[in-house]
Amino acid sequence: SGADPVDLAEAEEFLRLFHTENRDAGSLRQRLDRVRYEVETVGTYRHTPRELAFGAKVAWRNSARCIGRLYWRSLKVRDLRDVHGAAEVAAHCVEHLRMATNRGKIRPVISVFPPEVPGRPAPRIWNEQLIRYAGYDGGDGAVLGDPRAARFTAAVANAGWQPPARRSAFDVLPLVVETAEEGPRMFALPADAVLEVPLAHPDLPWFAELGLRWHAVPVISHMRLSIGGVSYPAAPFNGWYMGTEIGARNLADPDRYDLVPVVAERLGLDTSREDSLWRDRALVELTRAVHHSYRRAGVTITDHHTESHRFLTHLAKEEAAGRRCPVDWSWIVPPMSGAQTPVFHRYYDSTPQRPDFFLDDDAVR
Ligand code: HEM
Ligand code: NRG
Repeated sequence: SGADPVDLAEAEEFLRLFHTENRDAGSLRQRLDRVRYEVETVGTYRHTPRELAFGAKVAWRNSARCIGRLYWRSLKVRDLRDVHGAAEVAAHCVEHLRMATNRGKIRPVISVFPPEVPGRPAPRIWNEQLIRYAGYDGGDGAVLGDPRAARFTAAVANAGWQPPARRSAFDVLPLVVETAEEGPRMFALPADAVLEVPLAHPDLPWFAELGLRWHAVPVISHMRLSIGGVSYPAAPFNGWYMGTEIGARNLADPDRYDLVPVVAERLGLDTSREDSLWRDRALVELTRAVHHSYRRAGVTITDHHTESHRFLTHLAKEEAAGRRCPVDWSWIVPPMSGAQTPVFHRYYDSTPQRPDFFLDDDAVR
């Protein structure tokens, strides 16, 4: 199969944007003529390396759910459009992890693999992030590890993945790369490409005994990058974590690691009544432990107060540049202490802009 022909109007809109923001990019008219010709003859067109880099950065700039957009210009774009084999895609994902991790001083990176074009399906990555922890379903409703990964874990186990002899709550899943020629193939990530942070608390000695950890870098790998009508289904990208993502969501959500009751118990809080606010207090200590541990390990991380201020700076800059900036309030407001951050107290323009990242729903997760 492959893709439908490129929508010329979308291609034109993107090329106009590129030339508006890049005055040194040469003749718009010539480029438009060329792209029209390519689309009319083969149903798609090839972005220049500069168009690709600009398109990826602007897709980040337009990500309505992302609070980290102030630094959108600093994204490092890897042009991997000619990498087709599953093993090569997997090897470049590992290389992405090493570049992005940078021994803890995390760099925002995107790796752009081949686009979907008529007659040639693109490689796809099944994982929702390059690094995720397995969730082993005991069948009785209890899951060891990350329940969010239970379906994916079952799928790779079914395809022959061997979990470690001693399963833990933090076993890194293999990569699954699918190509039309080879079908889905699995690749274990080398341990030295996966930086992790053991979690301890600045003033609760027992916290370390919980044996918790998290990976240093979030690399989202299941979103489609869409630039000027061209779709890049495999384009994993990363920045760094905001502490609440780990402490107030991944480790805390009832359908994730569900550790709030465990921490509250160890804190000796009164969990028999909601108005002791034991949930809120446990959440704060979990998130403090995340910040303390990443900082101690020399791994880049940000907090929701700092990032909320930066985000409003970003909005002001976008406004000054005369651009619309789509914002989804429900994702931008952090999952704890929302009204203590300035992003809570206002309304936003939520009209989507392109280029952007999209979620496909046909992957196993
Ligand atoms: C979502 C922070 C870099 C694109 C988010 C979220 C946070 C965040 C807190 C919400 C996540 C959630 O609630 O699950 C940051 C920080 C970055 C960063 C601190 C540091 C540099 C990036 C980069 C890109 C990006 C480099 C793309 C090139 C997105 C997208 C979403 C998102 C598309 C929505 C994900 C979804 O729909 O599931 N970001 N981000 N972010 N971010 Fe960023
Ligand atoms: N909440 C998810 C990650 C979503 C994106 N967050 C970022 N993106 N910080 C989690 O794993 O907790 N980023 O590109 O840095």
